[in-house]
Amino acid sequence: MKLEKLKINGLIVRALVVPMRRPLQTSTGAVSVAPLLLVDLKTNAEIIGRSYLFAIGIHNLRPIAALLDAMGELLKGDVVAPFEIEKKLRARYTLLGVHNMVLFAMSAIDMCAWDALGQALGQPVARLLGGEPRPVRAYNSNGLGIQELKPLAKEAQQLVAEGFSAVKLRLGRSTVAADLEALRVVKKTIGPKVTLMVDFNQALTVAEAIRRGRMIDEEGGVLWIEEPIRADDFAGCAKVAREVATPIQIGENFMGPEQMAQAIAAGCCDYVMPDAQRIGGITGWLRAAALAQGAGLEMSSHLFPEASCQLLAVTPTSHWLEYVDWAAPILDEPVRIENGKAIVVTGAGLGMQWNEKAVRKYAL
Ligand code: SMN
Ligand code: MG
Repeated sequence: MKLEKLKINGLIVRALVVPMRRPLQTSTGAVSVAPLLLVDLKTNAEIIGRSYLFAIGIHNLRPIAALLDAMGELLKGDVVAPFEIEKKLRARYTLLGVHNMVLFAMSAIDMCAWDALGQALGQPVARLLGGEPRPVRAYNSNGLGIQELKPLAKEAQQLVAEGFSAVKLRLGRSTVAADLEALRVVKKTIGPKVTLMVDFNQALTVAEAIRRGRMIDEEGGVLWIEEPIRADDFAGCAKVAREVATPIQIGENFMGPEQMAQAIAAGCCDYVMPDAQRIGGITGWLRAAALAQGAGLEMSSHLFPEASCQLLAVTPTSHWLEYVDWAAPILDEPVRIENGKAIVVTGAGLGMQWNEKAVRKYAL
């Protein structure tokens, strides 16, 4: 079919609550189930573009779904052209503010549109973007939350045994000593050959981040320190990055490429890890990848391993894929891990087919 004839007929949005195999306690909140929104973009052809959003909390499902419904109405009859859709939605939402949930909904539609184009051409999205799908190195980010040391060590062992050579530990316990203890237990369990990242989930003040950052410097063996302080405090984060030798990683909370540009200008991090649902989907990711390339910053992904493994394949400074299995129960063919790398499973588009039986089971 001629792509200029492929038009948007509307969106179908479904809310699910999917159980998590390894519930995650972070320093700033628990994630014990995965509240997901499945988004189907219907076209005037047989093709349905698919994406999903992670709503973080069940209470966020309804407002995000309402935004998606409203945007679906605005786009009825439009050509499935992601850049045009972005332009239109940004114009219509500028006065409200293109942030947070608005950006989530825009990102989902963008991913649906790219998926539909990939299906129309019979090609994976990575190839549409000028690249080749290839395995990308991944770390196991399921679990390793704030928990007792014994189960923590056991979990670390299991995560590596699942076929990974890298894992991420959540820090931000009530004392420096408790963080140090957890770090040592995990390091000892996984050994020096397994890469370790740590994530504070924004828990610390600037002074405390410098203190704990230096503790990690002394301890050694940590690839990055993620979100040590509040995500939008770029000046504070720049201070931390200057005082701490271990690379500082941020980005899961960048609200679009514009905010990422501000963070880079502030010199607040050594690595970046945008999230497909906050950066603006595939289109936003492409802009972000160019920013990271220009600044010479390694770029990793946050959540959404299905789309991210294709996106990292076309990212010049591609670093690590964050692997979580939260959507796996509702997918016919979840991302596969081989030799510590994520494999693109798709023939076309983003390659996500809903397992309708599971979808019915977990429907809200
Ligand atoms: C994280 C993100 C979203 C929910 C829970 C935990 C964490 C990560 O910051 O980077 O995985
Ligand atoms: Mg994080």
